[in-house]
Amino acid sequence: MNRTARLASLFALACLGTPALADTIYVAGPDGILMKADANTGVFEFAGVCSGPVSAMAKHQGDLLLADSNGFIYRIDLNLGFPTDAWSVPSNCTDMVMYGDSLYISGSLGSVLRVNPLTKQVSDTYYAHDDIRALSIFNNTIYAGANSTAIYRTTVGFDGFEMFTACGGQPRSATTDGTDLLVGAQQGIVYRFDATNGNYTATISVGVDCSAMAMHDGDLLVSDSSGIIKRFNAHTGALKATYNAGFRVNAMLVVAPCVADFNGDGSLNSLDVLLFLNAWTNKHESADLDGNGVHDTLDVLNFLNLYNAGCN
Ligand SMILES: [Ca+2]
Ligand SMILES: [Ca+2]
Repeated sequence: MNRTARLASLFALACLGTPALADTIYVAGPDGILMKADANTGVFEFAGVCSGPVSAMAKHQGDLLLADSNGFIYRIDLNLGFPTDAWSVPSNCTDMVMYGDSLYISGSLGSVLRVNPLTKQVSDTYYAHDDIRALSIFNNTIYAGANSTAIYRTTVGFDGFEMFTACGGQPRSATTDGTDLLVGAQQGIVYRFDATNGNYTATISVGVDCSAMAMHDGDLLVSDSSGIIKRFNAHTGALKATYNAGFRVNAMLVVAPCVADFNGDGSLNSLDVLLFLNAWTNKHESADLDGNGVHDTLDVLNFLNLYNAGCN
């Protein structure tokens, strides 16, 4: 291809390649189907398939990791929509969280595994000796909610789970707003705990069995195993929207778009920089990264910073 043709094709790609800037909700369940929705509209569509019944979900380097209750982890390429790798871990998988570079997997036999998702090696095992159903990790602390209603915690890197607090219901999912621990109970209530002392700071009656939870834009998304997903104001507990995934949901994850992957093909390379600069030169709204209506050098600097930071 000569230079003119190459430039022409880049321009054509730039016109076609409007980046998907909305956050995406992914859900999966016992039939192994992966569905996705624009997080602002909640209209679900098919996103992929995995061969096992999905019980938990996490994201690693542009791929989704889906876990099943038999202890298999599937790596799903989001562009292809099917697994590119699968391996087993020595536990069933009731919940799964990425924290730093490690994947943490809880099991009903009482352990939390720390796994390197690249080498697939288990580097640590944390024993709570209870049927763990829900996991959340923040501020270097692992919180594990058990079916017994006990919630345990330990420091990352230290096998020393201790009783943290008692939940009013049986934990099925957990998340955090960065400050508090939120635990969803099968009985239809989300409990908000002070992450320091374990005291309740709020309870939200959600009317669904909390099969999975996620935060989005300060809102709490709570799913029911029937497929209903409700969006609440995480502080007031006000219901803001209801979505329907159309099938049983066991796992849910909100994924932010990678702005630096400008053509959205899942890989970062010089084409993304060229396409961004082209869109910026042509004052396309996709290149006004701070959305202030002006295409200036700040937008370029922002893009290059995002590009250098990479996509996780
Ligand atoms: Ca790209
Ligand atoms: Ca701008």
